[in-house]
Amino acid sequence: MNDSIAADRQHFYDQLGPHSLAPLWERLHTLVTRAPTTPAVPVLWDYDNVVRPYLMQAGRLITAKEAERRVLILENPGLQGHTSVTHALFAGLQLILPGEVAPAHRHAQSALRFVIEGSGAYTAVEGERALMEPGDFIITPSWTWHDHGNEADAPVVWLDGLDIPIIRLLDVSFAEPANAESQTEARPQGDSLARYGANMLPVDWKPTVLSSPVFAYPYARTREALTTLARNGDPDPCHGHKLRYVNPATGDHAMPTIGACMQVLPAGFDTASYRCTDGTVFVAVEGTGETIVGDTVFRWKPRDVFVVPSWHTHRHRPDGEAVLFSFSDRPVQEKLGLWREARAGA
Ligand code: 1HN
Repeated sequence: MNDSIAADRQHFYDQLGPHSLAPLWERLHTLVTRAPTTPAVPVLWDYDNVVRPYLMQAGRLITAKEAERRVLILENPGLQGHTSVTHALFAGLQLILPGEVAPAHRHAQSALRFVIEGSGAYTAVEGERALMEPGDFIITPSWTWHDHGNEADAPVVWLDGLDIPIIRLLDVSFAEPANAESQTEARPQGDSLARYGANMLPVDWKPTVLSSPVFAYPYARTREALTTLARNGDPDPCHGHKLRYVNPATGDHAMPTIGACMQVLPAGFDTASYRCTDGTVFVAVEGTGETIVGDTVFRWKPRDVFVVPSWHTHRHRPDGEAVLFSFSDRPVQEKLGLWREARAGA
């Protein structure tokens, strides 16, 4: 193409802009790619040495009440200013100090909590409290009332995972504060787990919403299941021993927009290379090791958080036995018929 054609075209494009018009042919190749491209990049947050000291500093500078939620956003460096950890999801670390309350509210956004540090805080969902222990997985589905409090004597920190970017994409955000700071207790602690989480369901009950009626999944139960799995069979070459958190009423993911898993990687295991279309946030729960994402090597230890963006080939190499928690937008991709994976050699 000669310079004069290029100049003519540019002149034409400049005229289109003010009329809210643009030439698709200049953009098509960045939109319809042969494989996923994402602005998100692989990234790791070192909890003990970097995030925790800043979180504790935040604890001295602002109260949970003032902040409403005292959360440090884990913002993907490829998505600066977007409040996103992957293109579709938000992640943050929330600190609640002894005696503090994070006031009750509800919103269209669905959230998961994964407890990182400290015991004895609670999350109340629709009037039922769940005590939070490290490794517990707790959900606050869309439009459910939720508040948090710390009645113990040490700081409690958890990872918040929300579908903020999905709700933003669709312009469907609604939110409201409750008229009291804390919800009054509607059901005793442990009620939902007994009612819906004992491999049984109330005899005439039918699900009316997409999210799980169980909202707290204690780590002790998850770990016990994984320990038994690891003892009884061979690991999957890509995943080790990996279980998915489910809605016991449907077998689907616990929430419609965010899926979560826990996996055990046996000592000395070197997983086969794997990639999938759901950009994933991992938390190291037990053990140390490394994850190779493309040509980036992340060394992790308990409480570190790292991201494997969409369609990035990765493998895990634990030092000894290790446990990883992870969450992603996989349920959305599955519902839309878009989710794909590729295993090494397949
Ligand atoms: C939220 O409501 C919580 O309820 C945590 O603890 C993190 C991040 C963005 C928007 C709402 C919570 C949040 C959030």
